[in-house]
Amino acid sequence: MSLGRSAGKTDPGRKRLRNEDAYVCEPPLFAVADGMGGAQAGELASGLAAAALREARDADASEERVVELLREANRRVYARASEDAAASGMGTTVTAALVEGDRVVFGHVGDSRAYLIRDGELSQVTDDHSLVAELVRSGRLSPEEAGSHPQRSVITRALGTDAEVDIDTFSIEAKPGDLFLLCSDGLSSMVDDRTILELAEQHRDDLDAAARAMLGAANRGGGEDNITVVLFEMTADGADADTVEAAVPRPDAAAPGEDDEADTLSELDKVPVVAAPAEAGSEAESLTAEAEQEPEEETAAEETRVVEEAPAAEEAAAEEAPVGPTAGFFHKLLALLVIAGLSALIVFLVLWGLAR
Ligand SMILES: [Mn+2]
Repeated sequence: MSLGRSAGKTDPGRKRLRNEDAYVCEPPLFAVADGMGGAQAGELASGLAAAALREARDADASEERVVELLREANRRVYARASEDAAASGMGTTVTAALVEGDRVVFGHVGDSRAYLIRDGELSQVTDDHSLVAELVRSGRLSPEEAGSHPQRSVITRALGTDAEVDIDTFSIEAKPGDLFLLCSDGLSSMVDDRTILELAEQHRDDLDAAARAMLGAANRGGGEDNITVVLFEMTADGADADTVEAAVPRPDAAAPGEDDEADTLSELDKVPVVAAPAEAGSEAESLTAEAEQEPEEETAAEETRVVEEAPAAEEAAAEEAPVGPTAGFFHKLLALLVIAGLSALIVFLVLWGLAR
């Protein structure tokens, strides 16, 4: 058995002005990185991590080697973040796969995902290092609640935010016909598993088309985040392999993402990339904020940030505790006291008038 065809694509989505995702599609190495940080630091972090991985793609596929690769990427992002004030605190997710023979070795940090599509079924093979995933794992949140949780972008582990990083690593024994998908949360938070599977099967003979269809579906679902998809298949020996790779220009380059969407989106889908100002919505505001180079003003809930793993769950639980009712109670009490005071004054004045 050997590595068959592969394809990689990225798109800024409909709401973000920049694309902070990066990917590697250089067989036998594949990776997706979703950066975070103010100004252009998110792009820098994911770009540095992807570059570090690319340099070492002739590596042998062992879990130790993949951990070493990710540690080296971590060192580079962290070093840059430490020496450059504008990049301080930046970080990135990384989900990487290295193939050798019929072994696929994974290294993973953050909430990007790897899926395996085998025998008509899709299964997520990575655990999300995110706040909501931890709450789901500990039974404090249902998977349904997690999908719409306001803090679903909060990740508990990232590459580059600390000198050391805790990396998940594991291997999968591949079978002919296996299709692997690496993606950023811009796909998994916009498109459900069933649809991802349908698109993969519908375009099984053309991975480039499958990747394009997935970007299209994420954009139709709202395109709230940058979307990145990398696909690779395992084939019986003797099948031909070719790589289709298309880097969509970053949004500051000409015609962002147009060619990618043109043939997957219908007329109905041609919603403007920059939405009209929404009433209560903050996406439009966040776009303005980004345009003014003040990314810290972007909606906190939507922007990916990283928190410490253990206190994170406590923090979320604390933030869920209602604070509103207490404040409301004091307002009502104050109003009652004022009314009581005025009533007493009126009674007193009436009695005083009668007494005269
Ligand atoms: Mn993302």
